[in-house]
Amino acid sequence: MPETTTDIPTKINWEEIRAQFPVLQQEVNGKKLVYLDNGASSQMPKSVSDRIDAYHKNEHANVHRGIHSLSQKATDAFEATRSKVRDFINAVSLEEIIYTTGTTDSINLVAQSYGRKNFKAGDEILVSEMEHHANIVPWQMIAEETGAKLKVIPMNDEGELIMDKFYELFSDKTKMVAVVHVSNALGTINPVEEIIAAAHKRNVPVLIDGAQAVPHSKVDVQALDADFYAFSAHKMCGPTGFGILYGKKDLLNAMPPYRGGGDMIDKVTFEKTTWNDLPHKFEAGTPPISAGVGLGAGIDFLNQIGMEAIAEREHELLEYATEKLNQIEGLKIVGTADKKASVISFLLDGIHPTDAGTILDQQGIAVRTGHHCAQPIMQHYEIPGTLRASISFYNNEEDIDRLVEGIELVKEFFG
Ligand code: C6P
Repeated sequence: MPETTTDIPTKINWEEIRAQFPVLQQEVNGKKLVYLDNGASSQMPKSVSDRIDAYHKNEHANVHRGIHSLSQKATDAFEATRSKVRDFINAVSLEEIIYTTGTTDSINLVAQSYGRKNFKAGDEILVSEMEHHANIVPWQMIAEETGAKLKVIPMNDEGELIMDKFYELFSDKTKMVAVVHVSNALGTINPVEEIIAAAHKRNVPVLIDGAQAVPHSKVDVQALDADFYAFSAHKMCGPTGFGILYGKKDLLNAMPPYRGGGDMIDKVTFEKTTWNDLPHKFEAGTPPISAGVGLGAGIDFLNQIGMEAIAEREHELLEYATEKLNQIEGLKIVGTADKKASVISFLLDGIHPTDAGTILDQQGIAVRTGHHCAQPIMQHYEIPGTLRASISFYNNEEDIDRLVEGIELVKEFFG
């Protein structure tokens, strides 16, 4: 199997790291690209796209099926990622690492499998007001089917969960807590350790949506004691179409399969089918193999820099950007929690976010505009949406300065 090669020096030179992202070298609308939409999807370093390319050129076959050597090679490459993920999030065993197509798929798996088996009429599922739709709708769907109800932990205007309300909402009916680790629309880092500990005192399992946490900080599922933890490859320098559900082995073992088909079975007869062992019980059909291999290379890349260094650098850029944006007249940051990851949502006085985003795009500046798939957050602030700059470790101060200049131009444009 070809090794993943990256070129990261021992002492971190962030500009050299940035240079490893070919996509960032291009011009958009005649201007050097400033990519500040990392919350939607991060960019891919050359080592990751090279690894995916090498897989297609040298190792591709279906996995877990063939006796032939190429199939074994593909299986080895694909399964190597499982060990990397286990180590990356400090899970106990490979059986706890379920391959999915992303965070959304991971949460649907738990809602449909755990929820259908365990929820009944009158039961309650606690979610928060700052969830991404991926951590609301799957629970609503299973609630509708089983007669369970959603209860919502409110947030304050800074975008922080009101923990007193969280404790008040708990009752004997609470059967699941599902909370986002880092809000994609506000950047808030939630006190998930406290939430998990409180739920466990009441024997309630907790699912954490880690889509915006795993790419930006060291996540240790054992230290957190999370029961389920979901995240996506495409936000952590990997490809789209691949993700992870971490689950505690005992819980996963007790859950029925979510999808049926090849690979997830032990024995099939027309009378009865028995299931494969973990983790394959939850992985029906041919998976996105090259994407899985790509996630492995993404993890290698992140590990070579180090998650602590990444978190530190992104915090530095967040502080720089917050200070600069706060100096712009008529700009208001939405989401001012004490503990924040490198996401800045903001509004410009009298200018619709979509109009502002269009003018920024004309200057080669990519930000996201709208509700960021978190409509209840926008309902809280009674706004249609925001502009969102989501910063990664490969951004730099010059990107932030370009954003500031861009915003000044937007203001000029709209008078
Ligand atoms: N947020 C954003 O621009 P998928 O699409 O399954 O990879 O991830 C869904 C998801 C779940 N939870 C959180 C906190 C997320 O941020 C996302 C994806 C993107 O913010 C696209 S909407």
